[in-house]
Amino acid sequence: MTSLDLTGSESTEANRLRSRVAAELRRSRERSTALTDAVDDDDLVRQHSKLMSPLVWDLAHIGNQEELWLVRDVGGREPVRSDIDELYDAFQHSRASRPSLPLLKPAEARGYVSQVREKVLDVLESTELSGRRLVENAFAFGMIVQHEQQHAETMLATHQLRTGGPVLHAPEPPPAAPLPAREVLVPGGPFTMGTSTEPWALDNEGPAFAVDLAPYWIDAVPVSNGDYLAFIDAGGYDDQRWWSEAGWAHRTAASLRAPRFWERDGDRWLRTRFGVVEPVPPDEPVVHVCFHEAAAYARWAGKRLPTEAEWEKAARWDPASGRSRRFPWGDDDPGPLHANLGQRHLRPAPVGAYPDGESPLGVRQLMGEVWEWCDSDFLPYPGFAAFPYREYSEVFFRGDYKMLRGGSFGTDASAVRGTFRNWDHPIRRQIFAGFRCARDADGS
Ligand code: AVJ
Ligand code: FE
Repeated sequence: MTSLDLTGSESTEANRLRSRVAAELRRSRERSTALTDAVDDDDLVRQHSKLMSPLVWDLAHIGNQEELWLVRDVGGREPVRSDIDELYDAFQHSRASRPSLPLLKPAEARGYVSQVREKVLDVLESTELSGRRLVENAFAFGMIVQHEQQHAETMLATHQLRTGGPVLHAPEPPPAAPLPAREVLVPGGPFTMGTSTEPWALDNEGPAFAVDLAPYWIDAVPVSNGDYLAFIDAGGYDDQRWWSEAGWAHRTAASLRAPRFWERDGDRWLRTRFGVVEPVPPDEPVVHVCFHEAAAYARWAGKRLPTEAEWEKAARWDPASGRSRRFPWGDDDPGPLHANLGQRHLRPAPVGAYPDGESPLGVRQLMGEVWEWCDSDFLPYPGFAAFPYREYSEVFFRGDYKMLRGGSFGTDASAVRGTFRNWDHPIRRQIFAGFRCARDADGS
């Protein structure tokens, strides 16, 4: 072996990484394009909800983040458009105020993101993917892929909020498979939470550390619409006993009486899903409930929400080896038999689906389907260090945020892991969030 061969094999590996990055960039852009091409220009610039940006803002913001990190920082190139940074800085303007900004028009936004992407593909070819931490393992590229996919999920939530007929289409998810048990016992003891090795993990996912938990039971599947209906029918929304103080105050102020997008029709419930009005399917995980509704249901059921650590141990801990896996099924990236991810379907699959995706202990549908509310605040792990920018995670610590884990049917596989941490205000319902319950193993 000469040193020339060694150089050759190193560059082969770098080129393999470059191809993977290029494919992921392409996949994320195909999704953003599909989500924005599905509606007309008027729809793109309109605000469908005060909670959301106009779709055209998300599109240009995706391009602007890509320009800031990959064209200017990693590539060291001249700006494509330095005059619009401020418009697309999420911290400068609230979502509610974005429609009144002098935003790029739909055609300009499309042209802008294409122009940025062209430069980025050139930067990718000419950048050595080692040396600087930002480019080690193509991290900055992975971060930008995830950023685009996160905004694609946000755009999907905007689609769910818009009125009018269906414009998105996807095949039905797979059916349920037999489920051996509704609850699973997780033995007490330590497990490794978080990661110090996952190359594209975002800053708040690390460093890895040991957490010692008491034994607990956790539901093998998310709470279904049918389960949740029993809570509604039992008067759960009108019984203050099940609600926290903040939860009851919000339930009263917001007049909550069912998940968002549900409406009563005589003696049944209908829901609107991406422009389709249909009877609520009882066997599907409940979605569009806030943290307070999830916590109230759990208390009514004689249970509680899992903590974030309990969720992650159920999802990652392998009792045979004692180590924590990347995903419930193992270390392989998510495939179509593992989990309902990536907007492959426009709804969660029935509870009990995806038996190939279950954890070693038999907990199912932890990844995909619905984000799962956990009873934990968004806080840094011990030894947290912001990277590469404070505004991804650090500025949100100690705010009024609750944790969400596992991803939804609208989350791309590249943007979620067993360690991935998502957060939102406990009153939010427009996100694709549901929950599962847990309880102490000592019976309390
Ligand atoms: C991690 C989903 C809470 O959408 O607010 C997007 C991700 N950060 N652009 C969000 C994000 C910057 C973030 N969440
Ligand atoms: Fe963003």
